Amino acid sequence: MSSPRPRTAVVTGASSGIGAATARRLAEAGFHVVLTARRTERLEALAEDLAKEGHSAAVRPLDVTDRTAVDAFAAELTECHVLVNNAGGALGTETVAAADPADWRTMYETNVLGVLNVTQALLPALTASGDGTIVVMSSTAGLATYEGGGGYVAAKHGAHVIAETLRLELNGQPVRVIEIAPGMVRTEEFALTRFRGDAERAAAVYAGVAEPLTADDVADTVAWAVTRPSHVNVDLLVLRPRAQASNSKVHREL
Ligand code: 8X3
Repeated sequence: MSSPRPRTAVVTGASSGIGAATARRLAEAGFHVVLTARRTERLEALAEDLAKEGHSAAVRPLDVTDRTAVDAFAAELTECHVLVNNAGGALGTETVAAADPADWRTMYETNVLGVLNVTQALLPALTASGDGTIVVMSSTAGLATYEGGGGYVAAKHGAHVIAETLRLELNGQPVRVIEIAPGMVRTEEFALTRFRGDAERAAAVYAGVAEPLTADDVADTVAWAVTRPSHVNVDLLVLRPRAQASNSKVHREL
């Protein structure tokens, strides 16, 4: 008896951190994973690792802010059952009074319009699959604000609103919309990017925090939510390390 064809999961921002860990978890769950991000070499290295472990992975370099490229990517995709909108990130911790509008624009482009671009482009395939799932990787920054959060908080609120609105608009269609909102996650790049390469300031984010979440902790919840029975929609899943009670209340052992 031949085994059924694997279902396809597209993961954006799959070159590192939560995206890479999610791609791995979904591959382990039996999905054919399509790895997308701007950095091709990293995607290829991950795809190679996954293939060595007997998993099925394809590499498609993609900038989610480039609508023409996103449309071309979607046109080439033969099918899609799961889309994980993970690409995004933070730039700067300036106050609203001092922030550079260019940083806000970049964050809006990646965290909001990136989700819009890829979701719009893949929605026909997700619907045609008869059992589609859209995951929006938002953040606790999409649900509450904090000083210096500014443009990132605004952008993640935008991502949150896409998930909420899409769920209403797709009601009656065979597509679920799941929002995963992580709090403090220690990855190799998130804080470093936010602090523009300043490793000391990036490390200070996690100083004294016993166990920040890992990318794999988040990936585990994505895989769990995606593999629930089709009629079960995990609307919104907030996860934080035990040491973090809110965006601004963090227990540190210093
Ligand atoms: C990351 C969480 O607290 O840095 O999305 O905004 S936080």
